[in-house]
Amino acid sequence: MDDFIQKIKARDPGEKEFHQAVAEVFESVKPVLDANPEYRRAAVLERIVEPERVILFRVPWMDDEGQVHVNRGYRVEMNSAIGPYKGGLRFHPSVNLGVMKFLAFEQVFKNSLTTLGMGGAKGGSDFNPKGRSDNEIMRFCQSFMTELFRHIGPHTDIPAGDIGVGAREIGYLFGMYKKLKNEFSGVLTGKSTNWGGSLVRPEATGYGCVYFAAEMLATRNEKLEGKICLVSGSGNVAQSTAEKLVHLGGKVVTLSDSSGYIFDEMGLDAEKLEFVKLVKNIKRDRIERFREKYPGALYFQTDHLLDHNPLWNHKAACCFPCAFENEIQQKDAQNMLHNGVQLVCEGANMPSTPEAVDVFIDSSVLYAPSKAANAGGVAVSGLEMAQNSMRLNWPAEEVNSRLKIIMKSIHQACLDAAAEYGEPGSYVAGANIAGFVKVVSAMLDQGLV
Ligand code: NDP
Ligand code: 2IT
Repeated sequence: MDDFIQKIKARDPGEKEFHQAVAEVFESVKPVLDANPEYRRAAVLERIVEPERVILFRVPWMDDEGQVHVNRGYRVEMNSAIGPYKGGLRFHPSVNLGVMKFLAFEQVFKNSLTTLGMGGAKGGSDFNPKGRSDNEIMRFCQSFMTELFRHIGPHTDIPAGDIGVGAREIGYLFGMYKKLKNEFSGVLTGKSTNWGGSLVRPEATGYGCVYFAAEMLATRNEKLEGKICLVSGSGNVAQSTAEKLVHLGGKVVTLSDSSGYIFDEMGLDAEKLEFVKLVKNIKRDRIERFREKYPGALYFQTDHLLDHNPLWNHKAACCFPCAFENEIQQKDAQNMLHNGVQLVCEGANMPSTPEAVDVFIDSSVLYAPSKAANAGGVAVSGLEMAQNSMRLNWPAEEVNSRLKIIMKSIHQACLDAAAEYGEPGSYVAGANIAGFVKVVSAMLDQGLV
């Protein structure tokens, strides 16, 4: 297995996030390969790390001053063994092929866990939306779609949002797709609810993450009620994670953005969260603004060069990283244990470094990796596709109760797979194995394609 990882590194040096994601999955699935020797003969590992297709394209656009800019657009269609390609689009300056491949790879196993039939993909651009006007965002999205449209479709590849892509961007992308194809179809998810979006899709990732956390705590006869919670991020996933935690009686004391974090000892409530939504979603401003309205809170600027983030060093029972990959370093994980943290549940994709994951695995902390814990978002995207196919919309209660059932079944699938392959209680092993087995058996059923 180590040789195999070395080969991947040598073949595509520089794709460090992709190597990290592959190493984590392959470490877990060793016992599956040992139990199924035919998998090696069929080269399933070699096949599963190679994207079925990578689309890379130029995205030219004009800013409000008439200046032309050129960004790079990506869609990595990783695996379609169990359904059409499905996964978000990320607009962030850090986007490159390695980041896209890591996210697409993770998406394959995550989507497999949802119980729905969706393959895995990811796309996006190194475009930085910060400080751009609505018109600039619209022109960028339109230019992006003038190439992407020929590769996607409601039965082929169904993108959605991710960092930097929310309801506004999905609207502009959909508008251009519809014009180019002369077709109103469920080609994107995360649409607004008055033209085909599912209720609860915007909240689904965060709500699902909290439902997963509640399931984990229940295995120890514990509840979220009364527990102090640290949440990072202040975007889509962080907001809905915090909201559901507050609903269930948790005390959320932190939120962050790429500049810094707030600490509110009194805990957030519905009114404070409404203010966060205003600052981040409408004004598109900094989380620092929180302190102007709530001077009792503290604000700390983030130093990205530190080997730890002080946000994770506050006393708490539960941690919900909901911002960015590798945001929890080894020292953060050690600080959490030192402070008596009981649970870490990942809303963001791969937010813990491998060294931090090792700290969690060697401890008694309940640790849920992102591909299980944040699968609620893409699961409700799958429910949006189902509703679009039927040309009807379910009420919020229906979607929410299906989301709960899905998160419960992912939790159970993780525990079952972990126990079956000799790692009882490991959500990391369980998520990787359960996700992997379903995809690989579908690949083998479909022959060498
Ligand atoms: P948003 O764009 O809505 O929010 C991203 C948040 O992360 C913002 O608060 C942003 O701050 C912060 N952030 C960005 N870069 C950094 C950084 N380098 N350090 C610290 N904070 C940072 O994105 P989402 O909430 O949708 O995504 C958050 C995470 O959840 C990502 O890992 C994403 O892949 C994952 N995810 C998203 C799903 C979805 O449905 N949207 C589904 C499953 C996972 P700022 O405002 O300063 O940029
Ligand atoms: O990482 C993710 O699961 C997402 N960004 C959501 C993908 C989707 O298709 O809803």
